[in-house]
Amino acid sequence: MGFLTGKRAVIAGIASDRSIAWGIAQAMAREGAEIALTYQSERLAERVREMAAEIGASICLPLDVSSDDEIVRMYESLAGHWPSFDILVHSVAYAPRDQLVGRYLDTVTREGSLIAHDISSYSFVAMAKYGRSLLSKQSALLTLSYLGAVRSIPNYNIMGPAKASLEANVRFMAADLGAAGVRVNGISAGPIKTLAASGVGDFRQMLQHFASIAPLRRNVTIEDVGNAAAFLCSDLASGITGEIVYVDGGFHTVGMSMPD
Ligand code: 0WE
Repeated sequence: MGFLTGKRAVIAGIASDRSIAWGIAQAMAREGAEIALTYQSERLAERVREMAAEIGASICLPLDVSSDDEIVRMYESLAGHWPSFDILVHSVAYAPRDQLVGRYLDTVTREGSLIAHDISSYSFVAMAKYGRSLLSKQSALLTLSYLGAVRSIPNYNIMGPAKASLEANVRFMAADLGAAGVRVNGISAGPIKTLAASGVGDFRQMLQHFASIAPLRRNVTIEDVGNAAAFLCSDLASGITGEIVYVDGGFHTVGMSMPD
């Protein structure tokens, strides 16, 4: 029997079969969870519905996290299927493309900063805010972060401060919801070639550099992240909240490395 048997999970952030959210959905389904998937736009509806079928997920709902209305409507629809749920996964980030190339002060704008923080950080808070009345007594919220939250990374630019804000939100939400039995954590994943990463200049070079430095000497996969996510959202992690867990092959622990 899987360690998520009896749990109901809502997962936001699938855009393709390379999405981290898809790795998480597969791992959670494998461990016995019932899954509901959300999709950002009609453009993605059919693809996400097919992927849902593949893991036996019967619920597929539209959700653009930039709209409070859409978040509220998503939970209203969800409540028609499930009286409560146990797991919320937020695997969503966005900054306008022009924010992610070039020197930080040359490219950052007020509008770009607002959008990056709204979609990549506040939307996690909004999903918790409007979903909390449906959360069960032993539930878990999870979001995805990146090392740029705590270290400067070339070209990551305003996404760094947005991820820093997201990680602070993990701690504030954990403090607020802990008494209700709700745990809130983040996974800081190493770089993975997803749709969101395609078009990021020199991404292949970044992956090679990462694998040469990380103690595990390889890149991480959506399976690596999915398994850690399933654990963190299960009762096996009942004592863990407000935490950022690095699923990065140890990359962030290295202070100096020598060529092999
Ligand atoms: O958080 C991310 C990427 C998030 C992201 C990606 C895009 C591409 C398409 C946010 N907004 C957009 N907007 C778009 O128009 N990662 C951790 C992956 C990533 O992105 C980078 C990285 C890494 C790693 C950008 C620059 C440098 C490194």
